[in-house]
Amino acid sequence: MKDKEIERLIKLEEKRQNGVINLIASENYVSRDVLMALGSVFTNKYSEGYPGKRYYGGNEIVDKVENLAKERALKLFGLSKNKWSVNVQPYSGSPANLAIYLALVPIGQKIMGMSLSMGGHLTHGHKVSATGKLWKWIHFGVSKKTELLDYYEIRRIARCEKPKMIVAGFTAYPRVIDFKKLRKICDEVGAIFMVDMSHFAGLVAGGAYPSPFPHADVVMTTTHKTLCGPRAAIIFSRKIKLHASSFMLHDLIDRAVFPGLQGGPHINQIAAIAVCLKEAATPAFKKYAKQVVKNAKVLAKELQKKGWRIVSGGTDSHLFLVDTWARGISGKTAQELLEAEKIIVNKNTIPFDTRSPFDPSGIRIGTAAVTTQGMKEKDMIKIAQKIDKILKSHGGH
Ligand code: DSN
Repeated sequence: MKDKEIERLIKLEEKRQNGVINLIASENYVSRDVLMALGSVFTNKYSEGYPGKRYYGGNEIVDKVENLAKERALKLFGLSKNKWSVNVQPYSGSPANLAIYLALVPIGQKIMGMSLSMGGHLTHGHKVSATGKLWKWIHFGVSKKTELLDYYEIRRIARCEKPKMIVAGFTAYPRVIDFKKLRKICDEVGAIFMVDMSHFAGLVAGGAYPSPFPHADVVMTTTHKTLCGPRAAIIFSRKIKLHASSFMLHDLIDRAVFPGLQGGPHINQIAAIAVCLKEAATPAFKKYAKQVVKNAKVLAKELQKKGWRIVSGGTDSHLFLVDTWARGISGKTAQELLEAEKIIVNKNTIPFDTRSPFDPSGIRIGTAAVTTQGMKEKDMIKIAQKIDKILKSHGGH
């Protein structure tokens, strides 16, 4: 590179990434091919609109890229193009969620979702997010006793509030979601069922986590977590009409993404999405997804054996929460102690946390990135020993 300052920083970051044990549940390492597509000449091109309907000339190759990404997205999740549509233009998960709400729920009306403090996401209606300011959110959480989703309570709230949409999905809920039960609740109250599978999309693709597609109307996913692709998002929607209106869900979503919310799509990003979707369709990726979950289960179990309380008692996915405060170490302190020893995690609230989100009671641990590096169960046992030693030697009793 001619820009030596940035070149130096890229090399330093590469070295940092290679020199740590990365247990951030939402991160991963992409292939050279994904990086090449991201750094390709597609970054030079403007292509507002959709394939065949662009506002600029010179898009004949761009159209092929976007169509290929769409085809691969439907194929990866076994969806027929007669029943499902897909939009690959969202810049990332937050604008994708915003576009879905803008498309399908009139501003000011009710949406139900999991609260951030219980494991949801900022864009599931947190008050500091635009989503929380524009719609009236009814939040649900987990049962205090089991720390699992309480479907009886969700149904009770839904019947009472009659939301226009129910959003399922998490950033810090370790267990499987019963999509069938939530679908039933949506049908009972006339709500659209949307799933934000950003965290577990790669596991669904690899057959290591239940698929939301048989039950949901709309499914959003980012592509950079367990799916192992570029920072971006895609939205799947059923080709059905919105309630009694004559509008099709997918048309409303396409219009909300562009021109409603975004300008020109990032075609280099879409090319990289296409690459990761092809990689995720291989038998090697299936093996990977299963290993991610196996690793998370082993790591959680080993920490549990050493006396650390794991929220809900374990995990069915790529992530879990450790209640470090139960042994006198706050989440922030635990994160810092581990980082000093090159183990990267993030502090996280645990359900019914009594501490502040800036220094909560727990940490979140995920195994997608270390599994991409080839780690297996035996490595998880070693990591658990290391975490235990670091935290105990700094006062964890
Ligand atoms: N920030 C991501 C996570 O860590 O889960 C979600 O957007």
